[in-house]
Amino acid sequence: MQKTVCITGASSGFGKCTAELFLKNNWKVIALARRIEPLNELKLLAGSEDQLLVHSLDVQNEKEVTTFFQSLPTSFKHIDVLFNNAGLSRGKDELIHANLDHWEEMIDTNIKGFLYVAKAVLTIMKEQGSGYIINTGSVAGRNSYVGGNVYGATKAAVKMLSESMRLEAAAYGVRVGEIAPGAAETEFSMVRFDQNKETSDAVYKGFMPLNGHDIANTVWFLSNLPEHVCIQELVIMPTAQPNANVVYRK
Ligand code: NDP
Ligand code: 8X3
Repeated sequence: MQKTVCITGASSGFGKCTAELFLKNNWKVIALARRIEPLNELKLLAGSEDQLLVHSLDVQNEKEVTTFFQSLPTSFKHIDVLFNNAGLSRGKDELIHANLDHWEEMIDTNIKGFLYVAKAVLTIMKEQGSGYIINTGSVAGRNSYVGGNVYGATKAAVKMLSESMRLEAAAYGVRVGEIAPGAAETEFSMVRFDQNKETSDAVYKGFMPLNGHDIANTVWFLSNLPEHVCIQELVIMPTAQPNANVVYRK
């Protein structure tokens, strides 16, 4: 039977590459993000209307999230894999200089929004008695770095919530795993540094960072494991970045 993946943050970076890969491999895809235009571009890869459901969704809005998952069309009601990936970093200032709006946005998206989606989909997967939730954490949730403060804390929360969700979900036959990537060149740094291209480009200068395809391939691998296998955690780093604080640049 054709399987279904639900992807949050499908308008760019990891989520977009993952949506493209799964569509090319004939999975059904539920693609979610706030920006609808990039989601609509995915339609070019869908073989039929029944293969792709796109919807503009702000994960920070609990009501929107809950209503969306409660009213899925019949052909998308069964979800085999959730890639719970929408998230962002805002700023990289030391704590005493931080913009409090940035803190609110990261916490509301990376923790609260992440949880709203997880709760809604875990409810569906419990009914099914199967499914795999793949959460996007980060190396920043494992190694702290100067200016990483609140972003790192939100990703440490993803790590801990993934563990506790897994303890509960295993009782329903549902798997929960977390991927924790290092530096990857997506829109991430442009968002973090308020669309400053020079600062954003400098992050990836002189070494080969990860890219969206590296992560999409990992999600593909996880999604195709037999049901009795649950990979709980994967830390995925560029070879030149052995931890969050060390990058060997040429
Ligand atoms: P991108 O900025 O390219 O993608 C982020 C995605 O999240 C976009 O599709 C964006 O869509 C979506 N998003 C952000 N806020 C919301 C919201 N409120 N509601 C719905 N969707 C939202 O970055 P990445 O692909 O790199 O990031 C994906 C995840 O990976 C994030 O959780 C990030 O923290 C994490 N990560 C990134 C790393 C990196 O170095 N790039 C490394 C480790 C982890 P839209 O704006 O259209 O809503
Ligand atoms: C993104 C990786 O190291 O820029 O989560 O925080 S890092």
